Amino acid sequence: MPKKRALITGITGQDGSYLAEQLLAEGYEVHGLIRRVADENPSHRLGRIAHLTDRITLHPGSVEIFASVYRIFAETKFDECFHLAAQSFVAESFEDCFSTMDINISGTHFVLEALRQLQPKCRFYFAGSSEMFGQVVESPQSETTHFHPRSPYGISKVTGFHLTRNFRESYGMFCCSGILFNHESPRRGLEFVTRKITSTAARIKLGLTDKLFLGNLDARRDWGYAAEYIKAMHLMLQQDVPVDYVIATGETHSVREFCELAFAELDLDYNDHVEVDPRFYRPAEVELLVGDATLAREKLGWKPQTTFAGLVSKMVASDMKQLSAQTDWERGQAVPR
Ligand code: NDP
Ligand code: GDR
Repeated sequence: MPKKRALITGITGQDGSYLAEQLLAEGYEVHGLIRRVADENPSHRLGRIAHLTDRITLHPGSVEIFASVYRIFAETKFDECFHLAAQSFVAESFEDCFSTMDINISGTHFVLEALRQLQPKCRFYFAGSSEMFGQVVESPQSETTHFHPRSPYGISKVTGFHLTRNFRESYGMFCCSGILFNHESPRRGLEFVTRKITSTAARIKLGLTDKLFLGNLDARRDWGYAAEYIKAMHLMLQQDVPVDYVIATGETHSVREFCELAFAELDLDYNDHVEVDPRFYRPAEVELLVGDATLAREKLGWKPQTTFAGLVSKMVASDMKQLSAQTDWERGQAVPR
């Protein structure tokens, strides 16, 4: 059997990096779309995929430019396309709504349209989000729950979801969306609340700072482990028919609980260090999310393995290790010779 060839947009992100590893392990030829930016220092730009660069093919491109996306599909034929590229930070979507819409909506539309024109047999995955449920009308949320997005990001993902469905229904293409609830890991961006907590708790433990400023501590999320969630994306494209699936743990915890556990891992009390700063409140908040992944369990055989406490522990340990190595190195540099 010839190797399957897959394109991952957003390959430099948290999920893209885990997915690239997974597809390589499955014997795929892996390609990624990466955008050009001013800082081309590979250790910054490609940090999450640095260990893979000699085994993958990277295509420079920008998802907001149709010609750029079209060129990639005109040059190389793919069996599967995982469209993960997005402006993915909800808070930023309030600050820069138009860029978020451009990247997340037009970006998705352009990938779908280029595929329709050039490679209609290529299977397509869209990175949908629990943020589409927003102000939830029922709990837990499943594939049949009504959407009520509460941010420009959420609106952009609802539009991407409907575009994906419409290409499936109108043109018979194998297009599906995963509706993934929050998933985290040591590779999570530092701006997201989980990594902000674990990295700052580690800095506090090492005496590098004393306070952690957060917004709404009572928001509740269904947090899973990213390295497990990307397996569900792959499974969705291996089915006989394209179907949209919720991927979640089914448990919900507050930001406060996350703080409590993370600080306790380091023998610290979060009450001594966490302060609420209104700057981190959002104009409209999503208060509660908890997913029902029954369909994924039954049809894909997918279920989460890592517990909430296990996830927190993994992230704290990784940040402690990383920061300790860095500070040891800095101390070494400071030794007078
Ligand atoms: P990240 O923010 O870690 O990664 C986003 C990726 O998109 C990066 O590779 C980034 O590249 C790329 N990107 C952003 N803008 C552009 C652009 N204009 N052109 C090309 N590439 C671009 O996100 P995650 O890995 O966490 O998430 C992956 C996808 O899943 C996203 O679509 C996100 O919205 C969605 N999602 C994530 C969830 C989560 O909990 N993690 C839950 C539900 C959905 P660069 O390195 O250049 O910035
Ligand atoms: P979210 O993740 O918005 O759910 O989107 P994030 O970690 O940013 O926020 C989770 C909750 O924590 C509250 N919060 C704070 N958040 C941040 N970032 N910083 C803070 O200081 C802070 N204080 C409290 C937020 O208000 C929120 O309620 C993530 C992204 O990965 C999306 O791309 C993805 O689609 C969804 O998860 C599912």
